[in-house]
Amino acid sequence: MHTFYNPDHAAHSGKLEMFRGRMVPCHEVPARQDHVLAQLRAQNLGPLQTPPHFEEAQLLRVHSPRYLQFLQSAWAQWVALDPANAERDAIPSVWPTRSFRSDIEPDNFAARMGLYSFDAGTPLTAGTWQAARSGANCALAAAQHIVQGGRAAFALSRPPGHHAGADFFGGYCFLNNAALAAQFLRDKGWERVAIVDVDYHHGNGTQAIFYDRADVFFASIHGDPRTEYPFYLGHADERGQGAGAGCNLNLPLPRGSDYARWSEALEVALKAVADFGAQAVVVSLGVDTFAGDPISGFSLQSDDYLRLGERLNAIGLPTVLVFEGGYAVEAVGHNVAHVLRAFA
Ligand code: OKP
Ligand code: ZN
Repeated sequence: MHTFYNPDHAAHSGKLEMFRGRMVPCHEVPARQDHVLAQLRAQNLGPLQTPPHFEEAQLLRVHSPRYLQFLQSAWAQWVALDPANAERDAIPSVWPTRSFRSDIEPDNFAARMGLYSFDAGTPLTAGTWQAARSGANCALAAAQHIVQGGRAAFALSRPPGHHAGADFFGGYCFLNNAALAAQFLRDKGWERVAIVDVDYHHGNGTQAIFYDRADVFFASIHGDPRTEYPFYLGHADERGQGAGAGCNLNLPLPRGSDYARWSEALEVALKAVADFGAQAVVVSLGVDTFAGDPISGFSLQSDDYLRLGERLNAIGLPTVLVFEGGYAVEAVGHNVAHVLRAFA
């Protein structure tokens, strides 16, 4: 498996996230990617490369101009408010919920943070833009690799992406790497692309980006949003709208689900992908479905990731795998390596 890893990922290293009324250390840490890279090297799982630079135009295929403008200038604006801010991350604290306007971009920095986000668990740091931008390059490079005839490629992107929408960040995500890869494939001529999101959390950003489109199918297996983050999207009755009706498939499962139950949902998702007639697949590969994950509720075992890799390979389509969640930091390396090893 050809892997594109993010050389700049450690530039994004949030300090604290809001949890039950206090600030706790971030779960989404640089060591996550370091452990994956170490395992890919140790197990000789194929060529490892840093990605080339892709034009901003490629990001604009998925994200709004004003959101990208905000993201890349946010840190400088944060520090301009108070030089002492250089020592602390920027975290939103006010949001426009129902009945508020989102068409007017406020001048106030905190207000703009809230306009472009949905939680207080996603600190924006000095290196967030640099890291997210290079992470997006990884996803685009992996997509380009299969456009050029490769069977599969892995984007070891960090920070993750699937919670980020066209114009918002949250859930540790800033740029939607999987959506960027899928859109790249569309732009290069693949008519029908499927995204299979196997992260523990529903990929609300990816779903929203493609919800009214018939050319990109989105299937997701995740913790039931009635109890699990991101809570406000990911129910089974969300099937797509307009031209995209029928092109969205959510398979929520209860906390505690094991591989026996989880893999039944996987079969349903893959059947739908086949029925859709996908010509390429993008996998949002989170391994926070692992039993040992500190913030998630499924109980997959390390060997189950071998089954997952085999099953994804058996689809037989050109495949881009994009790293998403997984917070049992050391196990993340082994579990991702299992998927890639079994795929290859
Ligand atoms: C990102 B990805 C409540 C905890 C919320 C957010 C989880 C984001 C997961 N304070 N944590 O899907 O792995
Ligand atoms: Zn997750």
